[in-house]
Amino acid sequence: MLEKTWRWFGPFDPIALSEVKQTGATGIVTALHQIPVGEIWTEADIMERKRTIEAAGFAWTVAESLPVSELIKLRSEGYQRHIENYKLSVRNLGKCGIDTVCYNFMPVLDWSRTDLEVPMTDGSVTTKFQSVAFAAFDLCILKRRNAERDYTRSGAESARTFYSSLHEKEKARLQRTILLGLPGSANSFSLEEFRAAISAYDRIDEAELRDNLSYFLGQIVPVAEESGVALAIHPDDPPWPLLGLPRIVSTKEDLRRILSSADTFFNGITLCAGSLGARSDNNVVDIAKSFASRLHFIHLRNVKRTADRDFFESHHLEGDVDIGGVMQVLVREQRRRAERGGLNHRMPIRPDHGRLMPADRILEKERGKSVYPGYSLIGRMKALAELRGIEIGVRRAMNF
Ligand code: DNO
Repeated sequence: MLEKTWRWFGPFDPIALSEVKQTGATGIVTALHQIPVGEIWTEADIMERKRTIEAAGFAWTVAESLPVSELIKLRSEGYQRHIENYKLSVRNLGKCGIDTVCYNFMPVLDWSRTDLEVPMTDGSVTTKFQSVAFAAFDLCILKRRNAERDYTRSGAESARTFYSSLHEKEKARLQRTILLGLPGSANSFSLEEFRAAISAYDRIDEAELRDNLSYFLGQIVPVAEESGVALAIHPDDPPWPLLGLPRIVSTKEDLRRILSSADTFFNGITLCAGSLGARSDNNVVDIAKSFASRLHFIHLRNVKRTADRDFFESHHLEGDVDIGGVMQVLVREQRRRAERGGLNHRMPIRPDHGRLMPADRILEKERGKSVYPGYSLIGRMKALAELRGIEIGVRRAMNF
């Protein structure tokens, strides 16, 4: 079976490991969030977290994320030190038996949404991305220099009309939503800081960012290989440029290019079905099939596209991505790896995001702590149960 994992944010996560126990997950995915981006994850720190996880009856199977600093993405002053630190962190993870590292190469922002609290008719709450709202933020709140260039005239006009239709409270909420550091990202920004972080990329286009990624891989992959640690790049979410910032991990072609820049098992992918699936020209099943031998970690979630570049997160088996089809590819690949021997074939999957259910609200109230958007207990438990069921069904149907 594919390894079932659960993202846990560490001792401050409002959800306890003892609760994760009932979800069917056996592996924990986490990061040392307390260590500033760019600094070293020491063996002692890794071991301490590992012991906590093991004491609760789990294995720590994936580091998500070992974040790549902005200095590295920009290759600006000080990046060499961060690269050396990254190497050490990878070595230390390897020594502690953690063999999979998830990371991303999205400038400034990690995953982005325009609304984190979309009420659905069944009483659950989901997230969505609406291009016109994002453009309204860019043009009317952030007022980014030269932002106009990134929109068509009618696109900019719609964004302004949309903005003026919002109440003050809604405007403030949109701003908070976009500036909020979602889990995975390092920061929550003020508008000023955000402008500065973006303008650091003024001279960096797609080609240059690609160069910086391949430099990074050239440095890190050999170390990963020596340490027995598989690197798994996470695709852009959403998979298109935002705020004039280049995004280079958005399509099948992008992934092919990244894999061929260092052609080894240890340079691989986190297949995030929901991120890739937000684009109608990404066929997630085909992408999974094409790169199956380099998939080291799998985020299973789904999206419903409502217009070009607009989507909301649907229930896991109800969106535009054929999760059953992806599952068939994963099951087949796991069998291939097992037969071949030698390679890691745990193939960790996790339910990436779940709805916020009314019962999750009760839990939040009781604990006086909010769960991170997308990282509810009940919502993700439902998702994982569905994914486990579909895997068993697929295996039966394939006689595996
Ligand atoms: C969102 C996550 C991402 C992911 C990073 C990986 O929920 O999937 O934040 O952890 O992009 O570096």
